[in-house]
Amino acid sequence: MEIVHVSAECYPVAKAGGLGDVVGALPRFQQELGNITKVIMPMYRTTFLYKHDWEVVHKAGANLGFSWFDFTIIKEKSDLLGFELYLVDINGLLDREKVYGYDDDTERFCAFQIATINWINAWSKLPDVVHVHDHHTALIPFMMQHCYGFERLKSIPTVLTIHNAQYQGIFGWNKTIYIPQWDSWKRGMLEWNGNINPLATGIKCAWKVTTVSNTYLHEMRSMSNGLEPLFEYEKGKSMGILNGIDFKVWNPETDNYLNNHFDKTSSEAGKRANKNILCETFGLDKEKPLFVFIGRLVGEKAADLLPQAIIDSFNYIGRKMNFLILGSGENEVEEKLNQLKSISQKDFNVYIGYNEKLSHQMYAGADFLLMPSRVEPCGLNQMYAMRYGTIPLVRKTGGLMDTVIDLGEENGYGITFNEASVGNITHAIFRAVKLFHEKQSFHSLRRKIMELDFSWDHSAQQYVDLYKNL
Ligand code: NHF
Repeated sequence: MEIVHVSAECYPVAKAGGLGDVVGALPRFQQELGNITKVIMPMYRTTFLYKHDWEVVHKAGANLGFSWFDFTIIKEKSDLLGFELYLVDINGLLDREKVYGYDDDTERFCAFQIATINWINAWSKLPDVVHVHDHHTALIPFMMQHCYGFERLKSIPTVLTIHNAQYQGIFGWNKTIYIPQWDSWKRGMLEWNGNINPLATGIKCAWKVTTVSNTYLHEMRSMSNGLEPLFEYEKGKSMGILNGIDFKVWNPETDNYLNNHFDKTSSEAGKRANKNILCETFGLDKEKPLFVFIGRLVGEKAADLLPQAIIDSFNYIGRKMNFLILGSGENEVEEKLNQLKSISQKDFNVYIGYNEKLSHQMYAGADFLLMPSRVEPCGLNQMYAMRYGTIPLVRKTGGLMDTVIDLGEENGYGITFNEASVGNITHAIFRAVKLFHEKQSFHSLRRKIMELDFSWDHSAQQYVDLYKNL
């Protein structure tokens, strides 16, 4: 089967979040299952671009509204990612350093989608399925169905995977000319609450819609930033498929970022050695349990609750634990966390920024991972943490609910709580500190979570089965 993924991100080419991780891994696993898998993404100006060899495979032009743009498709020569990687180069629009966050993002991603399907339309043999991800590519199913220029693509099945429904790419009807000549009877497919809403359009037009966990799909019917009735209406063609993690990248036995490798039999000594380095680097106390938070410091992740939860833990539980935070995001949260450094008694530190290497070292050296997210479509960090023997403390939402079972339940292995509140987080920390001192259960729990199978094998097959049904 020939599968085409279209995405704004793909690790290690360009990544802003979990979407990049997924599109960097899933296609490789599908290729390993015997399919021809292609990823098409914008050509940003990232270091990956300059470090690898490329060949030009297609050159053409198209209209974006009344203006004409030229585009070039280049292919990475050696398929080093384990699938065919194609970049769409559009000068003046996609040639930027960052993936998102520009005033003309609507124009950029419309042009990217137009160029992509123009190119696919020129293939002599069409693919078996076109799989798009999030709102940046969600107009493609509409274009394939209802734009006059792409009649030939009408019968190719399309799948939309929603990694995060909070972002929908909404724009006004004044920009409708950006969509190549379309059947005006189909206006309702573009419209949602008076605007053009690419994510809603994708949900309506894709043959199948998937979310990255089952629970997230259910949550979307009551809480999806305005799309609730649409998720309810389209539930018949929607399903949740849990993300996996890439065991080649996330392996404590071989991880290049680690100074001390370990497996489940050597986890006690291995984690201790990694923790020692972390504690020395960040001025923390090696003997106390180490809690880490890794991720964007934004409301979605409930990062705003962390400063008070840390203060309350110190006040009510005592100075019995360390905290180390890695991430960047809202100024106010960053400032509050920075201020907390002044009350540290060798038990708190924060690194503001993005640091892939440090994140690996933190998964390896920490005892517990905090994930109090308000919204978590799947969540990858809790799976990375468990692979590295770090026990997750998570709010019961989205994919966190599908991947972490509370210790109090049968076969449980993590700590869960219901509300994203300071009180709930502090209580979870209290439970974790207690667990840390029950040495035997703590170490056997570590070994247990390291054995859990969150690999891509199962999920990659589920997608392939889904395509086959289409
Ligand atoms: O895992 C990849 C990721 C999810 O929960 C994560 C999120 C964004 O918020 O599917 O996308």
